[in-house]
Amino acid sequence: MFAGVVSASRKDVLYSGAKTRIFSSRTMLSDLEKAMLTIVQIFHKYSRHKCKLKKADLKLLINNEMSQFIMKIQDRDTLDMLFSDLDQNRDREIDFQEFIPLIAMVTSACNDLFMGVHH
Ligand SMILES: [Ca+2]
Repeated sequence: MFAGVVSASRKDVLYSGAKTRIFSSRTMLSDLEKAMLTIVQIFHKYSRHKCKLKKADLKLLINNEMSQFIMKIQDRDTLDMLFSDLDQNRDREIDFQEFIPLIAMVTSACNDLFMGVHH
């Protein structure tokens, strides 16, 4: 199951009962599963029904939900640069697949700090 997990279609990676578990029994989820679900929920809170973040949505999400880890976005240039970095298909919106590298990058930076403290 795990061989080729990176190239498998996203749906195939999930356990067959995952949908039920995600929506009905959050208390049974592990801390990591809760964290992953929280990422999905936060993305959808800011992208709303369109499931894609516009530039203003991305700024709000970062400034409201990540301000303890990364600097708040104050200026237009920083937002433009970050947005253009994430918007891989250049449709001027950030879908979930384009959003995840931001989470990965910040989480990876947290890991670097953690390693500095604990090793
Ligand atoms: Ca895009």
